[in-house]
Amino acid sequence: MKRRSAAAALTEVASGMRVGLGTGSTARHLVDLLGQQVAAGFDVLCIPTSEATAAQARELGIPLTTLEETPELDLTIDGADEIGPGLALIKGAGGALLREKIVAAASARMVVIADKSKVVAELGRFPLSIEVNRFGLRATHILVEQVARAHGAEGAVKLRLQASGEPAVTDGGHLLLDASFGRISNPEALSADLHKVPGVVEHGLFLGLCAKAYVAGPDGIETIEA
Ligand code: A5P
Repeated sequence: MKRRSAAAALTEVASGMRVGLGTGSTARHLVDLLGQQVAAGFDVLCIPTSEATAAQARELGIPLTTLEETPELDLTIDGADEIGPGLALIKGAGGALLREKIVAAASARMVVIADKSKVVAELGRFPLSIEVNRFGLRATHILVEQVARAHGAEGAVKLRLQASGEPAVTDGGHLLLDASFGRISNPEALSADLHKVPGVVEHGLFLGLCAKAYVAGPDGIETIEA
């Protein structure tokens, strides 16, 4: 289903476009399918949202650029952890939320690809990833917990660890806190309050960024427009 949603969204990519490539298992299918098109002569210039996606794209021969060279993109296609009302998204399980948000914001249009399990009536069942500076981690953790509690978080705010027990580190060299809300009743207010914490670099709420979702289910592809 992930591959089918990726294939459907790929129809949005026209020859000569500058395209942001997302991160995660669904975006991996997209990059793979785009790689096949490039091998057949398709003209596209891409910006990856993570080192993992960059490595995959390079291997497939997809031409890559940077936001320094190409600061404005036509389209970004990415996965999501949750797709809520109005195409508000939770992203970041893959730890790439900062680059994903920078690339999406630099794009004229962001499109999301997912299987049907990602569509929810209300955001928050999936933990919200919050990228934080290493400096002052404990102090930032406490402030983020206070914000989470004020927004009705049902669960804990946990530092993300690797299998080795060491903290997970993002491509930007930051750390990640994962906050279990259960439900997020006011995503805009939560976003604003998280941004008031100085140690918070970015969070995984993507609000007002996504224009369309290609959602694959057992009966085919459904599109949702903002
Ligand atoms: C990466 O940081 C994330 O935002 C992913 O885009 C998101 O977690 C979706 O990943 P999957 O396609 O693997 O579910």
